[in-house]
Amino acid sequence: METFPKDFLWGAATSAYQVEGDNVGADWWAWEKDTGKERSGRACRHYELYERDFDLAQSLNHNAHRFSTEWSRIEPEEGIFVEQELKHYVDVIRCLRSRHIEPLVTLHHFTNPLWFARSGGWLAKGCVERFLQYADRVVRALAKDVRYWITVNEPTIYFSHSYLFGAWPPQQRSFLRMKAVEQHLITAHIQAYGLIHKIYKELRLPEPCVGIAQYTQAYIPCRACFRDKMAAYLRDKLYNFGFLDAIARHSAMDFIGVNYYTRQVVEPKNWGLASLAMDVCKKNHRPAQKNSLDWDIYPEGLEDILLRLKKYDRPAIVTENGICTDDDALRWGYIRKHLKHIHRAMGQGADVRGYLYWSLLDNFEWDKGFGPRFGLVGVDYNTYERSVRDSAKKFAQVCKTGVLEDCEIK
Ligand code: IFM
Repeated sequence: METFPKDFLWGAATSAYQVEGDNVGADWWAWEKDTGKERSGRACRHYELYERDFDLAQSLNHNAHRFSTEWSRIEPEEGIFVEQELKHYVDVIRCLRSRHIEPLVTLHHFTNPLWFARSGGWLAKGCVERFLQYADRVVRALAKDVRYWITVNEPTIYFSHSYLFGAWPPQQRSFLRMKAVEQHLITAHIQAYGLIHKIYKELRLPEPCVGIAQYTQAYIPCRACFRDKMAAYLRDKLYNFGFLDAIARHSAMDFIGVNYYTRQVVEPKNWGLASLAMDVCKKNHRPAQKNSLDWDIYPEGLEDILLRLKKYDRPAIVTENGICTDDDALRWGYIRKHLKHIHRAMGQGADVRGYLYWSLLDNFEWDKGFGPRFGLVGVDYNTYERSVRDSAKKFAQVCKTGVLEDCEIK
């Protein structure tokens, strides 16, 4: 049996574009239309139904909830801010607070306003200033009721998928461009960090906690040869720790948001940069249970990551961890195994303050559409009815008691 601290944050996460619906001013909206991909459409209609969704979160004993504000709603044209949209997020936060749920607010979760993308997006001169103007408005509007801010969600996923792999808008494939975007996001985070602290001082509010949500993975060399080990080492440095190292050098993080899902079995075909950075073993040499997108389930990797984050001397919050599956028993197994490993890491000195499952609801999984089911709560996309899964009820017990009953992890 594992017991977690009394003030541990327990809950789930979402992002605006994936659940709200009708985010017509976002670059993703235009991209879905242009590419003929599955459309996000009304998504989960969470923009309208958030009160009912938060009733569910409350009934599941969540005391924390992570969500993002949608930049394209708040600033649909450069410099034009829509008060009504800011008010919407004020209401969302009030709704959470009235249910005793701590909000964690993300400012950038993959989507950009179309005008921003058209002006060159995160490659353009002036992109950081544009982001800061938006951040300034949002933070001033919401500060009173928010303690936790995440400036950017998974910067490494964003810049690699959008600028290196060519999988997401604007579908570029250039190492140099990717590095330029990375640099802009680092600067955007560092400056937003300073800005948020400055606003809280001006408004005489207690110090906020500002961080990023970092995508992390276990990189396992497939064979014991030098090339596989070298590639795994490089990926770990580049994808897991590069961004964090850069912002830590500027002391620009009060906590580390950790998003963790899976491992990658690393097997480069040759010494080329692309191969070292991307090739994985497809032969299933190291069998593992899988989610419905075929990602390996590897909970021990989270323990290892949390222990290695100790070097930053900052508390960590697991800001995402979850599984897409149609097998809800597998979901519960996934959650409890990861919780067990988090607890183990804490026993070895990792300062972990919370666990937010991805996601509260089934939602729009980007270029994979609505197929993958990550939710604690299922969504019927015809009727928008919600159905609470058994795994959600089991997780609710842990959220209530802070105790994980005995569980075998091997
Ligand atoms: O759905 C995404 C989320 O937007 C960011 N982190 C990973 C999740 C699952 O792929």
